[in-house]
Amino acid sequence: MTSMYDPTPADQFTFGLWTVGQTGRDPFGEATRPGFSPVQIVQELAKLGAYGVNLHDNDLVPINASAQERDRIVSEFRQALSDHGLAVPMATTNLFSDPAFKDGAFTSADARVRAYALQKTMLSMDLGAELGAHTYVFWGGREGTEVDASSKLLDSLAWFRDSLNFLADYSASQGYSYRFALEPKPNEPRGDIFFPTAGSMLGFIATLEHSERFGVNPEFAHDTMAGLNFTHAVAQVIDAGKLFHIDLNDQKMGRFDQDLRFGAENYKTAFFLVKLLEDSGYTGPKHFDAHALRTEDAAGVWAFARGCMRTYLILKEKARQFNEDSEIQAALAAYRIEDAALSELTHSFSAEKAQVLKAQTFDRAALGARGLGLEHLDQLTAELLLGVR
Ligand code: GCO
Ligand code: MN
Ligand code: MN
Repeated sequence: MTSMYDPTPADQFTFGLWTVGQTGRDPFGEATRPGFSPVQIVQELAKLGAYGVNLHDNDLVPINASAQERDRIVSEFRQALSDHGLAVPMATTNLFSDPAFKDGAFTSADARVRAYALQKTMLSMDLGAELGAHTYVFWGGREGTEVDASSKLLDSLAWFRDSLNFLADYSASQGYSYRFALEPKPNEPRGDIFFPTAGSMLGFIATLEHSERFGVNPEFAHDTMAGLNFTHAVAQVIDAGKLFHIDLNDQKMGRFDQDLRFGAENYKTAFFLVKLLEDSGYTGPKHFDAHALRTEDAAGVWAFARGCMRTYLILKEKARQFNEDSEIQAALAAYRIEDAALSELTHSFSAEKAQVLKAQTFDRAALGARGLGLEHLDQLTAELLLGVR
């Protein structure tokens, strides 16, 4: 029996090969499950109603594969994608696992590492394009420091900028359709990662040669780890016209990077995030960059994947109810006060309007005394989410 919360490809849900393929290994312990081959992942995700699968170069092709092996693996994978109707909307490069990248890739103080990172990324962009990807993500996992005595902060920013400018030109020279999505994270695995927040990415993007090709790939867990409000970060990215991709998962605040199932922890933030995405008309893929708990076997991995998608769809339905609930809408209408004359005065400057505004009298005491009804509004929201409205 299908329900309205069963995903279909039209919902544009995606998972990374590295997410459902994760074997439960963590810094303290070995794998607890065998994982799946890329072809098995394609089969299973298609059965669950996902739209696509994303990958790092080495999720599919081992770093030391021969050219022949590469071609065989890629053609087998392409066959599975076409057999099961799954897309590869996003590709990215693993610039963090190999020891060569231990002190950064594009921001390494070693020019040879920076050159190798560019070479590896171009090859990975070729692979992504071959698989039909239109979004290319840059997550600078190792781009950071523990030792600022290394004295490379300003140089690192310049090296990173040069690399992205180079790769945007490479993409254009190959005729690829890529838009680039930069993914901020404050720390882990480095002590400090460069560009820790969505806002810092936005500032940096403005300095790139082809800034129109670059946007942000914000991730729920990354802002939450740092105690920030992820929904606010996403709103700023949308406002800048830069939401090119999004990584959904969950996380307890202030902990290590947990990559929990979407909605596993912060129902309310997840709700406002889904509402923001849906109300804003975001039409890109919704990518779950999360993995099943280490306690799980194969069945638990697919329960995890299904859960991410169902929770999103349940919250999407709740957002629709919120927008149609007359009591909630009345509370919102009472909260917001519009004044056409004042808005006309304040929405853009003229010397004359400034004079009129300076002469205006405001009842400061009344403004301060007004109750905003936010307790009532928030309780209505809580009751909606808890299923009693
Ligand atoms: C992390 C990151 C990564 C990236 C991935 C795709 O915390 O490890 O979120 O999962 O998203 O490398 O770029
Ligand atoms: Mn992450
Ligand atoms: Mn991510």
